[in-house]
Amino acid sequence: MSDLVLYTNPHSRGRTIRWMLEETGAAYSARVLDFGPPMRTAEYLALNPMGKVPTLVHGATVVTEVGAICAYLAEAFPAAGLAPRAEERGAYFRAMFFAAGPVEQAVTMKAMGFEVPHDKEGMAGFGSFERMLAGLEALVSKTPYVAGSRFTAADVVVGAQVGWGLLFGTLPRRPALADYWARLEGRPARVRAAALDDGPKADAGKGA
Ligand SMILES: N[C@@H](CCC(=O)N[C@@H](CS)C(=O)NCC(=O)O)C(=O)O
Repeated sequence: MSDLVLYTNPHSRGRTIRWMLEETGAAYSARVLDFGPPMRTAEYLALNPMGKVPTLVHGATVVTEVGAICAYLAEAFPAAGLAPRAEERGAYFRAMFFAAGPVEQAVTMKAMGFEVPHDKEGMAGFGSFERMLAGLEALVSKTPYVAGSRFTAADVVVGAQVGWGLLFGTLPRRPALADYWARLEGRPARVRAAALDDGPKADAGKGA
């Protein structure tokens, strides 16, 4: 039995972690939690005090937050080559934190119908949706992958947001975003992860 457990829901950001797990090739098991009370039990709140998914448990280590889990897994399974090399670290961390902060916040705010008043943009970390979008387009088009010429865990985090945004229309279909997603969409690990989450066996892991 694997000591790597993903708490998730197939209709959640847990999909990003499933993709990341499939990229590592590690054995894991998945525990699907329904939204609502199952995420509010004392047992689960001890793992994730926010009562949200995803949560990753790796032996005695508990990690929450999509970006943190992907960064953790990249380091925990170095043979997969998903952690940054020395020269990629700056771009890698920049992309990870940009995705977890400004992109996430701007997309959520827009989807909920909130708009930052122009004179308050300086106070919002993402500035405005348009300013975040300019940053995101630059991030995904300067190099083939966000940390450089090869795929890393930062592409799982940024890519999942771009793919999700294009699918649900929370991001506009700008050529830079569509081209970047086209480079990632067909990755075998992503396709496998989506099939597991979309199929009847969302509880299934890999070799666990
Ligand atoms: N910042 C968190 C966001 C997690 C999150 O909002 N998860 C949603 C599903 S996508 C959730 O669990 N919602 C259930 C709830 O809040 O009760 C992360 O990156 O993991």
